[in-house]
Amino acid sequence: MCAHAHRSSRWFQEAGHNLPPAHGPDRSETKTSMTIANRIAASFAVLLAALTAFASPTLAAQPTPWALGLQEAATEVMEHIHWFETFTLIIITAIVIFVLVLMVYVCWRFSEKNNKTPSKTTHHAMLEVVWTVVPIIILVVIAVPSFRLLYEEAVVPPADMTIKATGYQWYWGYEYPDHDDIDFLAIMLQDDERLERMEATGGSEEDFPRLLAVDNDMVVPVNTTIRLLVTAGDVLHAFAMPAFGVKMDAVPGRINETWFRAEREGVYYGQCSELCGTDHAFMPIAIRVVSQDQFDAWASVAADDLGAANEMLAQMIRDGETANELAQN
Ligand SMILES: [Cu+2]
Repeated sequence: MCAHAHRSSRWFQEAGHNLPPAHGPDRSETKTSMTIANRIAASFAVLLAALTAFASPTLAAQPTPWALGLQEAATEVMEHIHWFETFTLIIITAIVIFVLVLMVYVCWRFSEKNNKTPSKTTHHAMLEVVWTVVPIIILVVIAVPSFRLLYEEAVVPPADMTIKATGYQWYWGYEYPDHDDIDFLAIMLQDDERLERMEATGGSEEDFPRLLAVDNDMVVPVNTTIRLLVTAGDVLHAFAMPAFGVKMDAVPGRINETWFRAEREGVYYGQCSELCGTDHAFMPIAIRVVSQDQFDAWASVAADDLGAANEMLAQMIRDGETANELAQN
């Protein structure tokens, strides 16, 4: 695991090289008058930039060293989860500050020194109504968007296609019943395999992240509603894709249903989220979101020759990126 820690810190540093200047182009002029507040703000900007520097198009979302908060959303559901997280964070922060201030005030105001003759009051009807009703109102205010979000996650809208994901000790299997029964396994790449692929494709470490990259990505078209059936072949697993707001138990002998509609192309990484044995940490989930044309081309070949389909897809993505770069220049 030492090797991993070392590599992680290298990623972090490499990402740091791409940081935008924290203060914009006129950094040198303002340097002398930089106040402490500016310095603190600058530190936060650098930290924030370091944390978000991984969000390049080829690397849409994945766990990163030192990350805080939730991954960037790639679906509407995840955007709503982000909103709900911020919303509840504001409420809980206000409550914590209120209680803290109240406690400090009470400790000071009603100490023996400041309050020599304590009041004998034991009931105060108005106060008791308020401290019962206000928490009820707060809970209702939280419950309404919470249930709306749960409903949005749980009820699968009319789907454009179906994919079945099966958890095994310790890899995932994917089936595409609507597309000639494409059926393959996705197994985590070992370090030597990652090196081989980097050499073969001219890709970087970012293209094959350690403990996340797999041999065969799940491929889905962008802006397509996908019904995901989740089950397991041996023990309990869980299919989790943070950027999509998806987490579903994979239970042997039972099929669970969830859905997602990815709105941005790229590769997204998740992990098994139910402790399932020795290699629980080594059965990542990689979903490659591509354009409809790219998906159609991949799907037409994948049932017969998955390797060829994946190579063709990788080439199409590289060609697309080159075309984009040319268009920008
Ligand atoms: Cu598992």
